[in-house]
Amino acid sequence: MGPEKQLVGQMNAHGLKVAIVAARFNDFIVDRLAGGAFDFLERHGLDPVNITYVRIPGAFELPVVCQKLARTGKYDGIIALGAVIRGATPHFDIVCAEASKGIAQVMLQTGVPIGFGLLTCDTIDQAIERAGSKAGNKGCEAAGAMLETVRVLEQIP
Ligand code: INI
Repeated sequence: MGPEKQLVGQMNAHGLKVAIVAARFNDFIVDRLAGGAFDFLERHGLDPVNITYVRIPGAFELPVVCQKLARTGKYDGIIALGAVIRGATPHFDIVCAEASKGIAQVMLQTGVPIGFGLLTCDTIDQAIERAGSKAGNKGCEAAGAMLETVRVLEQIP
């Protein structure tokens, strides 16, 4: 026996307005994540004129920019992209923690789904693997998660 009712997010982006926010830090990686996100949205029916692309300095700035975009009420969903790569100091841990916590807070406070496309890697190789090679493209995955969440939320009264 199956569930009485099942809510499934249809993977069709037609008619949505989406913002992609991408950090410039480690741009050789983040540009690939953005490429994956654009490609996903377009393959799922979104006209590129309905995508707003925002570049920001680094992952630490993702929450405040996502917050402002979400509060405009103009976007059905947002995709946050960045790549934090561990260095010799604890800076990595601070940037990762604040960016991820901040993005989650914005999503809960505004109700606007945010695809979490922030790589947090120990090495550059790990980042390359997740930006369109061995381990897929996390920008593309973040776009998919955002789209599915938008479509599921639409069905919850
Ligand atoms: N920002 C990143 O997006 N990735 C990093 O790896 C990174 N590291 O390692 O320092 C990083 N730092 C910058 C930070 O996000 C802010 O832009 C900066 O501190 C200015 O506020």
